[in-house]
Amino acid sequence: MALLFLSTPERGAIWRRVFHEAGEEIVMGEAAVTDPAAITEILCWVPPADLGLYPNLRAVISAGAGVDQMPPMPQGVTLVRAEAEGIEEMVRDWVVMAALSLHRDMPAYLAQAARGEWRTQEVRPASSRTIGIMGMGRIGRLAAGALSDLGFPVMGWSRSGAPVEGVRMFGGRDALPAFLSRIDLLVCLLPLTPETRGLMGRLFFSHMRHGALLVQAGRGAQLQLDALREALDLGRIEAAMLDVTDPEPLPRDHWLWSDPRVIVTPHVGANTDAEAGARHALEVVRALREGAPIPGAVDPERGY
Ligand code: NDP
Ligand code: OXD
Repeated sequence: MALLFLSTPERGAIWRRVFHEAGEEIVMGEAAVTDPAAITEILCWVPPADLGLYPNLRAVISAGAGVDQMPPMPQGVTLVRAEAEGIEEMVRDWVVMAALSLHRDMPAYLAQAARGEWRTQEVRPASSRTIGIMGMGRIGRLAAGALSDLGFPVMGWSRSGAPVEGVRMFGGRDALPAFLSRIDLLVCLLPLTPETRGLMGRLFFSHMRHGALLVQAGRGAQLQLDALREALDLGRIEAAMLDVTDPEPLPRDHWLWSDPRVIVTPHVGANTDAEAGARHALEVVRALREGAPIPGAVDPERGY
């Protein structure tokens, strides 16, 4: 029984050490596989095209928290998202940075700085700007807590609308217009699924308050860029900060790079720490062996 490691050599050196110290088998790269029947787990961002080569495969572990890049799993193979310690806190920090940057007019100041222009924008208290978070899972809840602590009123939208302390929750597609019409700054922390692909489009933006702000840390394909551009031009969206785009990497000459109303970062909300990722994978290996619940197992029906 061994885990097949398919990622960078730098991360591989750390994973090999963690697995050896734990007395677990790890195979570094497909070229090193001598017995495909011995492979029981695979760590990768995208798996090999033919998973059927590994007859005893039980789990595919994503190198990241998102799993939308993964193909459907064969019968009997569990898809597992990275639950490495620290990922959620890193994304929370990026979201707080982005929300504060928009709340305190950074796009306008960056544009002014490029022109050497000294001009103040109106300073609003946090309490006057309601933040709405789409996706109130592991990361959304952390972000909600941090933004509430900064004084922002926070509302949340999720599939179930399950209660979250201190947050007014909205659940399901029917409640989306009511949620969007009540917020001044939208944070997207949704997984990419067939239901969330293309979610933020023209109709979606039409439900939002004029001059709203947008923070996108979920997945690029949730946001229709033509609709965003139109919403920016209409003033419906005043400014946006995006960590994820479609495509990634964003081409050099893409309009998002040069639009002064938009700040783009290159998918850096989180970077899975190699040691923490390896420790999570060890927990997965042991849970599989013991028949215990698998930490980070993705629900195949929901897709997250
Ligand atoms: P979770 O699985 O813990 O939570 C997902 C949340 O989204 C849940 O609240 C869920 O609702 C909600 N949701 C899912 N589908 C829908 C839908 N169709 N309509 C409404 N709500 C929906 O995920 P995490 O918080 O851990 O991560 C969220 C996403 O963040 C990841 O999937 C990934 O895309 C992105 N991410 C981005 C990173 C970056 O670097 N920018 C890094 C890590 C993650 P319910 O509570 O009802 O189940
Ligand atoms: C992601 C990650 O899923 O970076 O975006 O973990």
